[in-house]
Amino acid sequence: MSKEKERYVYLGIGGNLGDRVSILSNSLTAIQERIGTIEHRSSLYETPPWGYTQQPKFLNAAVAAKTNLPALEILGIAKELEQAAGRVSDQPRWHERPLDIDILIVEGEVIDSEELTVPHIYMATRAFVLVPLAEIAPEIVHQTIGLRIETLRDLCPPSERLTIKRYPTPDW
Ligand code: A4P
Ligand code: MG
Repeated sequence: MSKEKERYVYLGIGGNLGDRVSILSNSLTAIQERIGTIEHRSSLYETPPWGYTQQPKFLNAAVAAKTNLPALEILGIAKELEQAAGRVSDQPRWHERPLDIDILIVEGEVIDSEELTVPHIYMATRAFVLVPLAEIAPEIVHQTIGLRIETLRDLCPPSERLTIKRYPTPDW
């Protein structure tokens, strides 16, 4: 297995099918085992579906893991974990799924290839990504836009930001 220097990868996790809390909480164990040490994790948030709106509400969170895996390997593992959680791979884009893992930011890397775009192509305009990510990493800078995560969050329309609700649960 190839290795990179150890650095932070910021992942967005979410899901809107099945037992959302335990699926997300199990994904943390798998991320820790397969990708790297989770050093920060946000609260859980309940969020209205973005993109395709005729589907149940999501739970979303953000995590920061220390890893020396190349970004493409992280993507491969993320897809395996999504499938293991029961995600059907031929679902249309933006539809419901038990687990979605997106690579939001990789410290020190900008990637624009067919399989992978990092920073994640839609993250800068999605309140369901920015609110949890700003909780754990407000000061990191989006490498291609050049603004901090907390600034991007504050630029989201309040009408959207206010739909992102903390979801308190003892199991998280
Ligand atoms: N891909 C490219 N860059 C990345 C990256 N940075 N991270 C490619 C992850 N994947 C990346 O993704 C499609 C392809 O994008 C992957 O094969 C990978 O090579 P997918 O996960 O298979 O399909 P998808 O998730 O349906 O499409 P997409 O465009 O990734 O959708 P998103 O952005 O993941 O959106 N609403 C709420 N409230 N909360 C959510 O979490 N999630 C989605 C899915 C829609 N609406 C949502 C939420
Ligand atoms: Mg995705």
